[in-house]
Formats: sequence, C-alpha cells, structure tokens
Amino acid sequence: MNTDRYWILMPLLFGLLAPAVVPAQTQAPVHPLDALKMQEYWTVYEVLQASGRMDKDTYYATVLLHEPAKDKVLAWKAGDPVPREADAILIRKGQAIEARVDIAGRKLESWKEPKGVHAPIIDSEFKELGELVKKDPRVVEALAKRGIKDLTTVECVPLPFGYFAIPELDGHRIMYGGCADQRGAYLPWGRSIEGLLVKVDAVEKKVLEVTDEGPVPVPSSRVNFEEAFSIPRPGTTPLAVTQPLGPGFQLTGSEVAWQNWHFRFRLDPRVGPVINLVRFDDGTNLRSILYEGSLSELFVPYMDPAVGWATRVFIDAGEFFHGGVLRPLREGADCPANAAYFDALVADEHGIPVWRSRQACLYEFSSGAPAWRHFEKEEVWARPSRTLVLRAAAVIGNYDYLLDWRFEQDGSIHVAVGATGIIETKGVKAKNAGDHAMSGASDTSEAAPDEFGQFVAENTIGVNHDHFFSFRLDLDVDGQNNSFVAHRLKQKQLPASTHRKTIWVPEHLTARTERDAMMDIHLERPAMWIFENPSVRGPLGYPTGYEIMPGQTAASLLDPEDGPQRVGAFSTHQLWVTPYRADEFYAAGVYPTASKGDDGLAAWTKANRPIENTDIVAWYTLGFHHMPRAEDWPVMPLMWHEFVIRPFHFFPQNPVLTLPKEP
Ligand SMILES: [Cu+2]
Repeated sequence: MNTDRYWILMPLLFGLLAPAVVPAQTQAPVHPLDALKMQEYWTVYEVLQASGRMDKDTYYATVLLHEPAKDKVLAWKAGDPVPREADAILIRKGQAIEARVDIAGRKLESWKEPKGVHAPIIDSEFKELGELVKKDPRVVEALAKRGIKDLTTVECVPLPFGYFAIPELDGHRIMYGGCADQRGAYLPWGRSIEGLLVKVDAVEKKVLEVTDEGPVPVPSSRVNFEEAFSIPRPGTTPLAVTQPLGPGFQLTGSEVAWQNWHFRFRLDPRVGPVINLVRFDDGTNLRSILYEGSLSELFVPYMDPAVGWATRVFIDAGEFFHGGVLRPLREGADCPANAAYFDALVADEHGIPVWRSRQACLYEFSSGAPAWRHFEKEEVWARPSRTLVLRAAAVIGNYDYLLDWRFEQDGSIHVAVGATGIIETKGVKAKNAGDHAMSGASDTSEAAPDEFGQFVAENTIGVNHDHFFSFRLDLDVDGQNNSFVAHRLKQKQLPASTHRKTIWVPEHLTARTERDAMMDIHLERPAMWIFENPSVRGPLGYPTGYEIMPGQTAASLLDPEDGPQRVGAFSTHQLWVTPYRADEFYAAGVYPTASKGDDGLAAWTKANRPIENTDIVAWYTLGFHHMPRAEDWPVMPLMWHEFVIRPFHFFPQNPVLTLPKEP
C-alpha cells in the first residue's frame, strides 16, 4: 500500500481516523486468504531449487496462492496457525509442470507433468521468438518487399492462438507471429505489417512457415495520443475531492471494514482483485453474502478471416497473465485524490518476486445522487449516499480494463469493467470509407465494404471483435447451502371482467441441476436470477436471497463447434451455476492456451451436477460486441459495463432507510 501521505498526516492530526497501514507484502501472512508475501515467494523458490528437479530450461509461468479448503478457512480463527500453500506452473521445453509447495512446512507436496496442455506464454518466449522471426530470411525478404530494410524499428510478436482442430498442431507449442513497424511512433499499435503471417514452433525454436500475401503499405495515421494538442475546455474550474478527516474505511491487513460492509481482498496475478468473505453487519449479525468473487477469464475473438487475423482469438487472462495481469494506477487520473493505493508482488519467470506499485486503489465516492428521495406535500425527503470503490487495472497487450468492485450502502455490489486502451487495427490500401473499404491484403478483397471492421483513421481499419469477461461469484447467502431460483415472468390471460387482456406473473423455477441454471437473456422472456438460502427465512416468510442483475451484455455469435468458441464456451450463456468445487476457478480451464475446450465451465457442466440446496457458485458473463468507430482512435474513451449483485428479501426493509440526513 502506498501510504506516504498517511504516514505524514497520522502523527499530526488524524491518528485515530487514518486506516491501519502496513507494508502488507513484506509481513508474515495473518489470514489464510492473504496474497503471497515476499518471504513466501522465496520459500517456493528455495523449496523448488532444493527439490533437485529444476534446471536451466525450467521457467516459472506463475506462482499463485493455493487457497486452503473453504471449510478450513471458514473455521479458521485469528491466532490459529495460518495454512499456506502455493501453486507454481512451470514450463520446461514446452512441458507444463504443476508444483505445489507447502510453505509453512517448506516442502514440495506434489510435482505433476500433465499431458496435452500448454502453460501460458512467458516473457522470454515473446522476446526470443520475436527475434527469431525477425531473423528468418523469408521474413527479411517479405519485409524488403515492403520497403522495410532497417529492422531496428520492426517488432515481431508470436501469439498463442485458440484451438483450430488442425491435427498437426497436436502435441506442439505453435504460435502465430506478426510484425509491426514502429517508425514515427512511440508504440507499435496502428503500424501493423499486413499480409504476413509466421508460424513458429516455440519449443523447437523454429519458424515453420511464412505466409506472404503481398505488401500493403504500413499506415501512417496519427497514433501518438500523448502528443495530442491539449485544448482547455471552457468553463473548467477547480473541482476538489477532499476527505479532510481521512478515509471512512478501516484496514486491518487485507480486511476492509466500511460502514456495514466487511470483506477481504488480495491481488492475484492471474485474475486481479479477489474479494473474499464479504459480509454485511445488520446490527445484530455479521451476515455472509459472498465467499469469493473475482474475474475468472476473458475471451476476445476477432472477426476477420484474413491471414494474420483469423488466428486472433485470445483467452486473455489464462494465456497472457505471465508477470500478472495488473498494471499500476496513475495517481490523479485513475482514482480520486482521496484514494489509498495498494502494492502487490508477482513472480518473474525465474520465480523471483517482483514488486509492483499501486496495483489497486480504494476510496469512498459520492456521486451526488440520493440513496432515496420522495417529494410530496411541498416537501422533499431524501438521504445522501456514498459508495466504496475497489479498483484495479488489468492491461493485456493493447487493452486496458479497469476492474471495479463498488460496495453500496443499500447492500448491493456493482461489478464494473471499464474498457479503454488501444484497439487493434489492420492496415489497408484504401484511404477511407469513400475510397473502398476492406481492399486490404488477403482474402478480404471480395468482402462487402466494412464487413470486418470500420475505418478509424486513414488506411487503418479497427477490426470487429468481442470482449467477454467471466466473473466467478461464490455466493454464500446467510451460509453455504443456497439454491438458484429463476423467477420467469410470464404472460397471464385475464377474464373479461378485469377490462384487461393480460398481465405478467412470475413463475418460480428452482434449478435442480446445472443445465436448469444456464441462463440466456431475452427481452421477451425475462427472468430474475436469485440465489436464496432455503433454510433461512426473513420476517416476511421468504428465504433470504441475493439477486444477480445483468447489465448490458452480449452472447457469442460464433458456432459452438468453432474451435476457439469451444475454449471460450463460457460466452455461450450469461449465467451458469455450478456446485462448489475447490479446483474450479477458471471458466476456460487452467490451461486455455491451444486448449480443445475440455476444461472449464462447458466441460464441467456436461455432468449436469445437482445444485439445489448445496454450496453453489455463480458465473456471470459480461460481454460486448465492439465495432470500432472513429472516436475509438488513437486511444479509446473509457467505456463501462456492469452488473449488480443486490439483496432480495435479505433485509426486512430498505437498508438505507436509517441513513442520516447529513453524511
Ligand atoms: Cu474492443
């Protein structure tokens, strides 16, 4: 946590009000769900070194906390020994290795070499294979044909690709490479070299194939966004966010207490913020709502059949999280002035912990909107509201995703993804839409104008694509055993005596198995998705519950048998419900790289397991189709999508009724 400000202020004025601040990553863990600490990364390193199984060809793809069993965590009390284990995914000459280390016992618990899976790509593969591609005579020749003889400014990048059901790829770690010429810019985006595709064997370190469909000039449109001439907007006057008495939340290690909310969080290298043990103090009890919530996976398929584009079907978290998906937040831009910042650690490819500053921020926020209001009889009744926001930024290549967990005073949690960063673009010969749209390289010349993307600058097409995010939400409403109930709203015919023809009424469907709970959104067939505890009833006789309320979202339009869609199959439904399993964390499986889709939500739920009145996990898919526009270039304005987890008969009445008139 970046706490300089508080250290300065504390002794002066706000000693009692400032959060308890500790340099969290260097201390011993105090809770089983704490992020791995500095010494723990070193213990993993030393145990693996001492095992005699490591060699110069063995690299770390990741080191992650291995969460203790849920029942152990729930039974754990402060002062008990803290169980600590870590999972390392290693890679040796293309072979993925799973090593589990008992940190407290300082011993290697298991070493597995799973067959038929690929570890995520690691930094040295990017660098080494990129250089290999650049040196290949066929690539040098293809670049020369394009007038590019000085390769200093050229960057080639090999990328893993989705499953394409091509038998010769089986058992090989194959990646597809492309190049960009950064000349005249400080980033390579918008400068792609089209019509050139390189197939690389990442283990043999060999360029297998170079496909050259002929030159397309590299676009020269303006891409240097930071150099954009800044024009002060008239009427911009100072707007201050201050919290003169310090933050209203309390921090004890990784535990956050804010108003009635209590929760823990850690910053996980693979999925970003992981929220745990979310409870709400109703004045009498600390009531359980969510055992764990986090992003689980991302799927970003592009929609262009051209050479070098059809292969872009990224499973972004599981393939590209090496070194951690999170990147620093920038004070003064990413979070308001009253935010506290948190640092984190990740392992590099040698297993050595790397310190990362400002990986998340936490702050209170007032939108200026009321918690509730009513006007009548010349009187306005209202209460001011505020929100607690936990924010992090996942950056995967060109895209930046802000990940927000917003805790509201009314017992709801808004989970939001803010997409910004740089869209992926394709260079084309045509200057603009008036010229001829997709007359670029490859087999798209016959395409209808704008079929695969839109011009965002001269000679530059923003290629159509999707973004799908799977959120794993282990809801424990008033305890572990919950049921999922879909309240489907159905038309009901009325007798003529009512002077109405129809109304809607709910039909309550308790899901018995996983298949019953695969929910798709249709405006004409609406449903409310409620997770309730059949054993706990509120004063009105209803089971206590929490609802997942979808926001604007999308479903995949790809054929379910399309190879990449088999891997990103979580995007088929907007909601899935599974029974809790300690090893089911990732919606596209542990190893999505070149996966055939035999791990993950779609694979698990084939068993159609029982989910009624048991410990269940919800998986919500937040998605959007992205047809780029001029306004998305050269950097995208931030765009939010969200969904809401809100109480449904969890409280006996409006939980913000008791808010004071003054905050
Ligand atoms: Cu996009």
